[in-house]
Amino acid sequence: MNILKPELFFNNSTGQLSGNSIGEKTARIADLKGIFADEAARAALPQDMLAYHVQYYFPVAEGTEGGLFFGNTTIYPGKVGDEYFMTKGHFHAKGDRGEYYWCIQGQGVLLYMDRDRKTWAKEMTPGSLHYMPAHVAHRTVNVGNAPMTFGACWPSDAGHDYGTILHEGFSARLVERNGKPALV
Ligand code: PAN
Ligand code: ZN
Repeated sequence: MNILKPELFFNNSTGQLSGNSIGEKTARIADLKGIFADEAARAALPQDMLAYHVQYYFPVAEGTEGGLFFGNTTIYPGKVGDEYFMTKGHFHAKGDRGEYYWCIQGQGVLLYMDRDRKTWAKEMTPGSLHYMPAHVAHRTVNVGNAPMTFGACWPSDAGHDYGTILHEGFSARLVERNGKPALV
């Protein structure tokens, strides 16, 4: 019997995935209309500027019950007005599905918001591990001067509800005040 070679690699220092069937997704400034408070500042930035990049591995079809998806996200450093670059953020479409994030490089903040719009924030720093409970929206923010990368693992039937956050937002934002991140 042969011991097979792994077909998939995860680089522990950069978080990058390699191998066949890795998917890629990018979010440019043009894709983030309605996400930041200062729409005029967003519209004034180069629209092809990369805000974040996702690599993912989907071993089963999206929506399959019982599987797990794996990915990484790199948020580039930058601001729209005084608001740091961040992900769109979402609830899971199947709201009772949780998720793990872990920080690989850079300095970030994880924003959580429950269904009552109560928002709280956790520092993300290399090695920090974060559990997203069910029914809690999550968004990540790069508050440093270098790319911030984190890993993620979530159920294959979780799905993403972006509409709620796009229309209602989080009840707090991360902005730079006197050179430091502040939750307002
Ligand atoms: C992550 C996110 C990823 C990008 O894989 O999808 O960080 O953020 P947005 O999806 O909010 O643009 C995850 O939470 N999956 O469930
Ligand atoms: Zn998620």
